[in-house]
Formats: sequence, structure tokens, C-alpha cells
Amino acid sequence: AQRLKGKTVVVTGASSGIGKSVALEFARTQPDDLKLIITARRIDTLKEVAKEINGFAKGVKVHPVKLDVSKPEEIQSFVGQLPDEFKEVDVLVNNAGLVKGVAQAPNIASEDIDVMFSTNVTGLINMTQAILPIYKSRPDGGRGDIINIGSIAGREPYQGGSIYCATKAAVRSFTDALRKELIATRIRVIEVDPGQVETEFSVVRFYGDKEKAKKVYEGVEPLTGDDIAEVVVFAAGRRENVVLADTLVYPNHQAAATVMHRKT
Ligand code: NDP
Ligand code: 8X3
Repeated sequence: AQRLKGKTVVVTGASSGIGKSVALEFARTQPDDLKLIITARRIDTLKEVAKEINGFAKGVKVHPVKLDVSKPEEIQSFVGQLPDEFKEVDVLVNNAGLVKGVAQAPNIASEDIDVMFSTNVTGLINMTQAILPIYKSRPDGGRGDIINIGSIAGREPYQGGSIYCATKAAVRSFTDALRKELIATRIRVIEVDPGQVETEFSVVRFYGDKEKAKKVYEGVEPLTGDDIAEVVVFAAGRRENVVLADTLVYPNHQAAATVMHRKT
């Protein structure tokens, strides 16, 4: 916890699920001295998250920012518009992401393909490129953490998830290459790949159909956003020489993207 003292952390997609949990977990771990920049499209929800954090972590300064990572121009102005006291970012958690539908080729809607790639892939890359110059201005070639939320889906493609899986495989490739590109710096590039986590993920996948979303978790005990948040904050809190490069996290009933034990 002491290692996170005074740090400035950016979390994308902090209005729900894993991202919200990550913001709360950073605040719980370092309640006395931390700066949190929480971003997503739903600014009202972010303001609620900020209020919740301020309720228990008096030393955490929270700055909510409306930011659609699929819009390159919004990312371009994001860093420049940060208040001075939030400008020295130490940790970027690239969490914003989504899945749309379970359609299989050739029936995948082109708008779904576009939104998944522009959010999960281009958005994550653009955020990384926006923050890296801050890191690279520091001694020894640069300092700071980039923590990317991948998925088991990026390691093991499955039917009805071809596009989503392709986006997460792209995250994995980008992350791995970036770690190599930054080898002469002290910048840490970290990937956390969750298995099944119950969040708004499936509600978004089924275009708001909560009944269909609920069925995904029937007979199983998925991870919570907090489970993943603990891993993310643990990674950020390691000694600077320790890089938790690549972590796959399953709930107990899961052993692959499509291997689950379901109680009926
Ligand atoms: P949620 O739907 O609960 O949260 C997704 C978050 O991403 C929301 O805060 C949403 O905020 C934000 N988001 C979506 N699109 C954009 C955008 N264009 N710009 C900015 N923010 C955006 O799902 P999860 O918490 O489950 O998902 C978080 C990450 O975890 C994703 O990358 C997902 O792929 C990954 N993941 C999830 C797993 C799961 O089983 N749930 C498993 C493995 C990985 P808003 O709508 O306000 O913009
Ligand atoms: C979410 C995990 O396998 O349900 O990234 O797509 S999966």
C-alpha cells in the first residue's frame, strides 16, 4: 500500500464492473494519499463512483472525466485537459471494453465489429499512446505502469465470439510487443486476463436483455469485479523491479473459455 502512496491512477471504463471495482480497490488500498482519474461515457455514474470513494477514502482526490475511448479526438484532448495536480500519471488501467452479440460469420453486424475494435483495440492503443509520453519524460528511459485488461477470450477463440476474441488477441499482441519495445525503460507493461466475471458485460452483449444475460451465470459462481481489482492493484503495488507480466484468472468452475462445470 505504501508503494502506491501519492500515485496518480487513470482507470478507463470505471462506471461499471471491473473498472469501477479497480477504482474502489485503489482507494481502499491507499485511502490517505492517492489521485484517481476515473473515465467512461456515463459521467453521471462516474460522479456516483467518486461520491462513494470520497465517502470512505478522505485522502483520495477523484477526478471523473467523460471519455469515449472509441473516439480518437476525445483521447487526444484528454491529457491536455487534466488539471495540473492530476497530470503526473503513474498508472494507466486500460479496462474499457465490450462485447456485442453472439453472431457468427457471415451474419455479424458491421456496427458491432466496428464498436468492438474501436473500443477494445484502437481505444486501448490510443490511450496508451496518449499516456506514454508522460512516462517517457522520467529518468532511466521512463517510469509508470500500463495495465491492460485482456481476457481468456484472447487466448482461446470460441464460436459466437470471433470478433470479441480477435480484439482481445490483438490486445495480447500489442501488450507483448509494447513490453519488448520498452525494454530499456522502467515502464511496466502488465496484462490481466479474467475468465468469467459477472458485470454488465453480458447485458451489453445481449443488447440490454437482462434475462438472457442472467442465463450466462446460471449454475456457476463467476468472479466478481473485486476479484480482478485485487489482482490489478496487487500488480501495481509490487516493487518496481517486479512485473506481473501476464496473469490468467478463473473462477473455480472454469478451466478454459468454454470448459465450465455447471450445476443443474
Ligand atoms: P461492464 O460492461 O460492466 O463495464 C465496461 C466498462 O467499459 C463500463 O464502465 C463502460 O462504461 C466502459 N466502456 C464501454 N465502452 C466504452 C467506451 N467507448 N469508452 C469508454 N468506456 C467504455 O463490463 P466488465 O467490467 O466486465 O468489462 C471490463 C473489461 O473486462 C472489458 O475490457 C472486458 O472485455 C473485460 N473482461 C470481462 C470479462 C467478464 O467476464 N465480464 C472477462 C474478461 C475480460 P460506459 O458505458 O459508461 O462508457
Ligand atoms: C469475457 C470472457 O469468455 O465470456 O472476456 O468472452 S468470455
